[in-house]
Amino acid sequence: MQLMSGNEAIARGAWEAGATIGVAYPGTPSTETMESFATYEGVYAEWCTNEKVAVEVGVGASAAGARVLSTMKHVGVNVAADPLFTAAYTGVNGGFVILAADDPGMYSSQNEQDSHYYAMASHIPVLDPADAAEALAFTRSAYELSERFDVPFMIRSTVRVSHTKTPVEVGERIDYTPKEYEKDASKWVMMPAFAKPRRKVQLKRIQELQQWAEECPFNVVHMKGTQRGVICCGAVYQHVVEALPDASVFKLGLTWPLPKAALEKFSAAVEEVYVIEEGSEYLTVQVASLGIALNEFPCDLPRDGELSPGLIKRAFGIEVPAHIESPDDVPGRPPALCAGCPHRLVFKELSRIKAIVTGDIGCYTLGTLPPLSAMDTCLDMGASISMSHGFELALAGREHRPVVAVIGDSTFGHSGLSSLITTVYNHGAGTVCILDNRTTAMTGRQGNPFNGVTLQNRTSRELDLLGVIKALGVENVCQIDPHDAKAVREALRVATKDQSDELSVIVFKAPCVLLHRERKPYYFVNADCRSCGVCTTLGCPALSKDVESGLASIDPVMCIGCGQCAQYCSFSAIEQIPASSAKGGAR
Ligand SMILES: Cc1ncc(C[n+]2csc(CCOP(=O)(O)OP(=O)(O)O)c2C)c(N)n1
Repeated sequence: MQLMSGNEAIARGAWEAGATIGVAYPGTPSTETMESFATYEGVYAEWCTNEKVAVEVGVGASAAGARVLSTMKHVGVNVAADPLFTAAYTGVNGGFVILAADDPGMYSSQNEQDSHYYAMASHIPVLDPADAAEALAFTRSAYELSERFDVPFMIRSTVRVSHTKTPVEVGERIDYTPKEYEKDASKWVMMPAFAKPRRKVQLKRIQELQQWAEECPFNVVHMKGTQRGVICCGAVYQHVVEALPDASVFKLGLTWPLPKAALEKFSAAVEEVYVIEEGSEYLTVQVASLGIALNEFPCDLPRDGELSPGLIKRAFGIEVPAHIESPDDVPGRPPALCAGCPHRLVFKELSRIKAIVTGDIGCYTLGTLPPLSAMDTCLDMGASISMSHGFELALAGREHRPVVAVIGDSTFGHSGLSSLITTVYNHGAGTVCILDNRTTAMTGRQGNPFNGVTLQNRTSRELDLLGVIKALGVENVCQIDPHDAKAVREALRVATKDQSDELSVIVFKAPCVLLHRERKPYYFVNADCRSCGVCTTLGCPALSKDVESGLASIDPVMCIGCGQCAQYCSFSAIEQIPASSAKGGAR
């Protein structure tokens, strides 16, 4: 017995099932799954540039006979949707399992999506584990099922299952012999002549899956009485059992397709039937569409965010003892760019020139928050460059503030590159800032094509970012040290001076502070401080000002000695402590 998170258990299940290939792009809450899979003996695992590429590599490896795991967060499924829908036509050779990790409550996402809809729309069966033990068992079985039904299987988890550790019974790795690849255009070449008959294969498969759903061992009924019956899945099951101990529960492990007859039987056995689900209406609508009459909740059940036992109790008008509710007066702790973050000064300067900043997704999205307040938009990965092109198109011929796109290195590789090609190809203008902090910081410092670090530390090559941009035909390209305030200011001034007819790209290159965790002697505020407050407009968590006097101060424990703030003090009031007097070496 071991304690594992859902993510670790999915990796283990794949390994036990004999999977040898892992392909992914990081994204919370899925990331640790591939990181964990990569540590097992006898597997090859890699980060791909994006989720679409990952699924395509996965389909290739499956066609060639290997068992494959691909993992992504819910919005990653949007990116992967193109190959996903057609992979549900081609089917598989070696079993193919795709993890879609949803984030109800948006702890680390730009939206709340329910991946069930993708499973339903693409006709890919989906399994919903409720804890780590099920995550392992479902994933392990999914490989056999994928081969039996000739279709990829989806494992859908939510943040609560992905990140919660629960006891798991681990097993041995099976001795899986990869299948032979056989050329078969009618299965693998999805052009109309072959896709049409393949669609019929898919429809027949759906019927077979529907029949199998009725006997699927992952759907479990716990009868407690005949009054109240609840249909649910995944982490919500745990909340339901805690909130409604007397309810009978139909716990769905297979959430597409649904077991119609079994659900009808359950509904007939109880007086009232409810579907309880998180941040979605997928299950409610699907169960209702089977002709099952659902009861209204006596009180409201939230349709957004994560559920909790307390919220479920409330929906049934059950009093919730105060001790199980989180107090409302817990102070908020908004995230901030780290002390010493190389992104900070770029935002400080963009904010100073009042640029229209089309942003992207990464640590640097925090440049939106006060006091930097520099970012105007954030939509999806890669959108910064395409949106700035849109701004430029719409603002052409009108007086306007400079338009600047800001994107990270990993996000540029993910999808920014194709956006930049569109802008160059169409003679777009504006300025693109690529914040190359040598890593994919936001999701835990994974490798990417521009730092050349691979998931299993295999030999790789670091793509030449400046070379790639120049090769696209952008002539106005430069590289700047983002810790140098004057250089950042000047580069932005030049780039945004006359944006009407030329596209410029600035690469701000300096490693993320969390990469090497190098601390230099800290800075402190001396007696020359005039309370002007400029240094605190940088939003460094190590810097604060006294509410009454307005005097600035630096927390020596948080300060890592980057010296960004000292460059903004006109009174030389920010000084670095001499290395000799810093306690404990550099401190
Ligand atoms: C389609 C999609 N896939 C994955 C993610 C998760 N994610 C958010 S930001 C990010 C990468 C950030 O790296 P980078 O652009 O280098 O910026 P940094 O965080 O290093 O500043 C990832 C993988 C996402 N939001 N959307």
